[in-house]
Amino acid sequence: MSTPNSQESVPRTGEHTRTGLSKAALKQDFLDNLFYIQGRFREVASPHDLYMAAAFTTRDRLLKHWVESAQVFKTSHARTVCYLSAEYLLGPHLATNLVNLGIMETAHEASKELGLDLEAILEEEEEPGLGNGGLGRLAACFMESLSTCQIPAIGYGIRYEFGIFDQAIEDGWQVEKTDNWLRNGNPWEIPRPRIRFAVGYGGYTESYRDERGQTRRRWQPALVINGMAYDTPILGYRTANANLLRLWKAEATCSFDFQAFNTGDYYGAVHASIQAETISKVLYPNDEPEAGKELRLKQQYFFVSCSVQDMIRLHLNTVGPLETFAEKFVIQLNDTHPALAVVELMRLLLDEHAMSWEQAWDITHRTFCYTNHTLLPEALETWSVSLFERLLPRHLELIYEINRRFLDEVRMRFLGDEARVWRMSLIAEGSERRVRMANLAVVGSRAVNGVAKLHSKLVKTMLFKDFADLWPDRFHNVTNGVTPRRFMVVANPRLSKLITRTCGHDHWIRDLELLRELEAHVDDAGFQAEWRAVKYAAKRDLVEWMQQTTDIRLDPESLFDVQAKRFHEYKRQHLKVLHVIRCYQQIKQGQTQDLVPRAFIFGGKAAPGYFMAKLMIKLINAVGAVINNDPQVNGWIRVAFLPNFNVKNSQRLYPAADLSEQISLAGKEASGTGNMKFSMNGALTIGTLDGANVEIREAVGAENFFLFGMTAEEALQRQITGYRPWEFYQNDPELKSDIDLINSGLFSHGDTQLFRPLTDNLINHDPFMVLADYRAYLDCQKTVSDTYKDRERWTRMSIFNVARIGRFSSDRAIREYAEHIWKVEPRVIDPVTEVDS
Ligand code: 4GP
Repeated sequence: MSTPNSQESVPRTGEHTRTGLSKAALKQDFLDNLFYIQGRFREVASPHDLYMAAAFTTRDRLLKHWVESAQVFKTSHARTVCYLSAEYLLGPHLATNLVNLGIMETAHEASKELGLDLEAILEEEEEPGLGNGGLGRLAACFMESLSTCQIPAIGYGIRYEFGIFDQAIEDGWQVEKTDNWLRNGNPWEIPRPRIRFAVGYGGYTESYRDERGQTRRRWQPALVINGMAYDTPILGYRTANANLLRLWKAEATCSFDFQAFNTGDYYGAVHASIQAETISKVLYPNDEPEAGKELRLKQQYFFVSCSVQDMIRLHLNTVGPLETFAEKFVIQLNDTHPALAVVELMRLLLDEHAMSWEQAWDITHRTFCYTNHTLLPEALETWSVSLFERLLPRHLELIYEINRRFLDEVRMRFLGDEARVWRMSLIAEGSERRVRMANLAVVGSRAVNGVAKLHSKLVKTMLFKDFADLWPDRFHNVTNGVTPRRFMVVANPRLSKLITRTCGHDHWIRDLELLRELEAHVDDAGFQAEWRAVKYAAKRDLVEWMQQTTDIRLDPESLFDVQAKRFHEYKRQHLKVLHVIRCYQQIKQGQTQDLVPRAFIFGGKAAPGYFMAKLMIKLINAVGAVINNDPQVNGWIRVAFLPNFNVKNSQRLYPAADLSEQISLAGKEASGTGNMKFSMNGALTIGTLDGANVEIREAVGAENFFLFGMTAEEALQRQITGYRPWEFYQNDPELKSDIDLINSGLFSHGDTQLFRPLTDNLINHDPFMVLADYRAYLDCQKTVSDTYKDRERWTRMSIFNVARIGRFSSDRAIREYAEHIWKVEPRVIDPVTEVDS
């Protein structure tokens, strides 16, 4: 049987095929899909039917590129990046796919002619929330940029049945609701029942003699489950390259036990299936202790095992012997969650493919790279040795052997330095011995990187200093980036159109540095007025949406001061609240000379088990309830909490923000990516010298950035010399009065205890030095207000922010990874398609 070539197997683009890009083809295909897939006609279709038909119509067009890309990658043996991530916070697919296909305008027109509203259809999409926050969203941006930069890639992860919880606010508290995102079907994925791998757990290991009489080790697991692939195409912006996101769903090897059924054990008959399916059931919220989370370790092993087995299958099918595995694949570990892949590849090469240790290690070590995303010690994963022994006994043996060889190298290099050996070991000794996943990831990888310059420096000089002493060349920096397709073109069409009109082209969308051309217009009063009008329109949209969803009325004339991100003490949402309370007190005392009217807008989820973070949410809502109901201050300030901050809602927020709050304690935020998204949409940043803020400030110019607070070095020094937050509390009357006001019960119906855990912690411990930065922050906010009063100056600063933000495109980040870390080349599938003007 001959294999069809790409000309035969991929439908040609044309007016009457399912892949045509004209308005007529879109309309026809939409109606066909509504009829043949949804089984509906126009008059009786629900909004969801319309969305599904639109999604399938778009997917048909993606598939053409996707199948073509797969064929080219396969036949050309292209070097491929495998991105391993436990999280992908993808956001809605439809709008970005329409933009990337170049048919957003055409789709609008086609909808109109069919009597439909494309905006309403886009609203129908439920986003796959398969991630917690920054790390998961970065993975999603990177997948899109990999395709845009035409780099062959596969993203591997878990198809969680329940993603990140939906957040509701009840009586000011966060309430978690299950995210049943698959309830109405997922038109973007293609199930691959033939791509299934067995994954073992538990059991024992044993020695045996192979057919050549050699002694070998093998694993006899007690439980075996299957992982089945679900594929989602990820198209690049106006390229024909579409990469693959392959997510694994856990299943029982046999879903129904007839033996049990026949003996009358109805429940037992499906027990195995339930047990197996639990593994891909739910995404774990981060910021919670790992202890006892056996299921999470099972999840991690589940997805890396399926993924590595899949790579080996692909390699054997397309390239040949596994000796060249590291030439074909580079595996990027997105944090330590997939670090077990190092051990799994070793196991497969040694136990299943009979390689020698030296050869297997050489291949493994040349294949892996690892990105660190956090310095917070509590976020560095470790697993108890006893859990490992029980779940993954063969892997533990291999970890011991990797460690033995590695520590010999350390001993040889640093004679007599046993303290160093102890620190670097893959096993932490103590009352309970634990496997250090970060050390495993560093030892198993040929490249390790942080996600912003400052972070990478701290990774090298503090977190992994011992490793950097041993292997200085292993450490790199790649500053994060975000995709301008989603966060500018889709989120902020008005701004995008203004930029395109002003520059006279839309090439900036794929080459974000071209935004520099806006600088030529910065003093043009007409352009400035248009710039302000765009911002104002976005603010009005947000006001309307907030009123519908929260009943809070905001004034679009006021300064929109936004802090939206996960809730964590290091991000210091409580510092922002102290500022809100200060403004409130000033207005009550009639001291309004330093103020401008502001809307304080917060958004973000707290991990369900993170008490302090949840209390911060309650405090914001409690302060908001008092302020918003006090007519004496309402001409000046309002407070709004935007519930359920997810990708979809974030797209409403970024375009409307005037001020972006990036106020973490310096040295704690690895990079941040929200900081980039706000700035890309013309918000000015108030921030510390933390994470990528440092580089954003360098790029947009110090004069266009509101800087305050201690540096990472100063914060560290203060910690070393003894930080006494109560002195700040005692010595700064305003700070004292703000904290005391919280404790007075004003915001808690007289309950003077409710917020004590938060305020006591600030006064007595304050691990993230809120009180030390309070005064500098307030002074800086005064500068913000003064600047905002000068609308022209503010507008110029806003334009400079956008014009100079180009380097924070994820395309740039991906090119740096490709060139410096992965050593992969773009593989162009087809000439760029130009459709929309
Ligand atoms: C986040 C970091 O906190 C954030 O600074 C960074 O921008 C982002 O990763 C992407 O690199 N970390 C996480 C996490 O989301 O779960 O550790």
